[in-house]
Amino acid sequence: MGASSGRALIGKLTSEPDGKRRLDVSEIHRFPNHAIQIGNHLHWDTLRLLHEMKKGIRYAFQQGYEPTTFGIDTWGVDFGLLDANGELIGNPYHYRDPQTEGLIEEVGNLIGQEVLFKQSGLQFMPFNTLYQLYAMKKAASPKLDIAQTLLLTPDLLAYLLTGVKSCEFTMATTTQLFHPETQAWNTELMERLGIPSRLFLEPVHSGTILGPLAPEVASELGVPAMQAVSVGTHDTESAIAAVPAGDEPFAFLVCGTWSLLGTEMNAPLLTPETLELEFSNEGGVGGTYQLLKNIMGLWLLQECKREWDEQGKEIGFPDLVRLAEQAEPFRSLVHPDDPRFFSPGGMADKIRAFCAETNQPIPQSEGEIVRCILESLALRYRQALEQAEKLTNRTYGGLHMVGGGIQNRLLCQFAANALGKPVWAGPVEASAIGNMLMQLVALGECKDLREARKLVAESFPIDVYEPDLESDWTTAYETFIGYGRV
Ligand code: ADP
Ligand code: LRH
Repeated sequence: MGASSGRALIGKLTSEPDGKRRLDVSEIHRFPNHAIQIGNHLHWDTLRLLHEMKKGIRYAFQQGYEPTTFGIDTWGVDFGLLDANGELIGNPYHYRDPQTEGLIEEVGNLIGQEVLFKQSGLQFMPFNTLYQLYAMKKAASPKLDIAQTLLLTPDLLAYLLTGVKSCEFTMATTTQLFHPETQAWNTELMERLGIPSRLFLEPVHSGTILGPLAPEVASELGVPAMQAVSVGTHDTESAIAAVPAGDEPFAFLVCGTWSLLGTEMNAPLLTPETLELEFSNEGGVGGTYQLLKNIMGLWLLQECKREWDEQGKEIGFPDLVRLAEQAEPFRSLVHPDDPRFFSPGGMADKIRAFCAETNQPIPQSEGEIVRCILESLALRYRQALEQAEKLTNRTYGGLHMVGGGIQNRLLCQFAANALGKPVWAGPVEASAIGNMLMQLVALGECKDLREARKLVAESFPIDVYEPDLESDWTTAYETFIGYGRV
């Protein structure tokens, strides 16, 4: 389940005559995912997502597949609350809900930024679960008073299908309430912020079998009671699991609505430099920690497209990329992580305003706007990769890119050009594949993450983008870093 679309995919493990194994993946169902505005709040359409998930399961069996297990992964940080009867209270908030505005500063002043970082390992993002719960507390939300259990989105969806309440580790680490050193919920911090600690379940590790579909769900769908597996339920972590890297340290970019750029570690890096350069330590599958930076990503493009669609222009992503290709290079740049770009709406004008304020030519046409977004993202990738290299004291020979965004070949080429290093792109549906890998681990079909990654490398081709060293990305980079933010 991604922020822009949900999809149901089926995986089949096959053995070749030479004994080599392959994972075959087919798409069963795909549906758009939209934020819904109610009053001043932004929500997920959780019941619609459940409905579409049920369709996905039914279609799989109707098409003749007989899956034995399933797993759900979604974006991080968001949650639903259950009452004492186990019913969902209200509509879960969308992480772009404005209720958390100003709370990074407020909570930082209360607790201290260094303490908060040391006790969570996370970059301060306005949407972190901590700020959402603190906002509800400040608003004296009655929902918080009657809530008995908090379920993070993938755990919530799994609960609605199985009846089993759980909390999976990778999602727990996106809350800012999970302590990376004690590896336990930070109840002291919860108490200081008035967040009820009774809501939180003991995390389980990815690759745990949860239980079968609830009898009423299996009977509603007319399918056997297949088992749910608690996979790497945070989509970013599932995607990183599917990076076809070998044993050497590697750098990755999970490229979807967000761009998550970083490197795999075996422990969190809780240094002052990590805090200063605004990197996160997120719990990964198989005992890994991922040192990464959240970059605003293709959200900028998605929002422009949504606006143009609403104006009746209906230009698809491939055509938008073509228009960008024809537009003048390095005409104007934005800093993708400028906070103004976080909230939905008016994206093209926000981009124009940034360019006006920085005395650059103002992009007018769709092609100019998209070119500005893609070049700016590529330059941001270079900045983030250099920072990751500084933090880990390593250099990376290139960048593995995975996720829906790699269908944008221009962006992959721009990334290679900006980095002056090759980009290895693939697979596209990395979150779904990584999700399946942890099901294979749970079933004993793959021994560990290393073996699972080998399966990805043997099953899915990658596209290699060599940098075009003729083009002048270095001058553009110097201009770009003048636009601020680490
Ligand atoms: P999420 O999981 O966050 O919903 P995805 O990984 O599915 O996101 O990536 C969605 C992004 O992929 C879109 O914002 C779009 O920019 C890009 N994309 C999708 N299809 C194409 C395409 N055919 N050509 C170019 N880019 C595409
Ligand atoms: C990407 C992602 C990212 C989070 C954001 C909320 O889909 O999970 O890792 O920070 O969504």
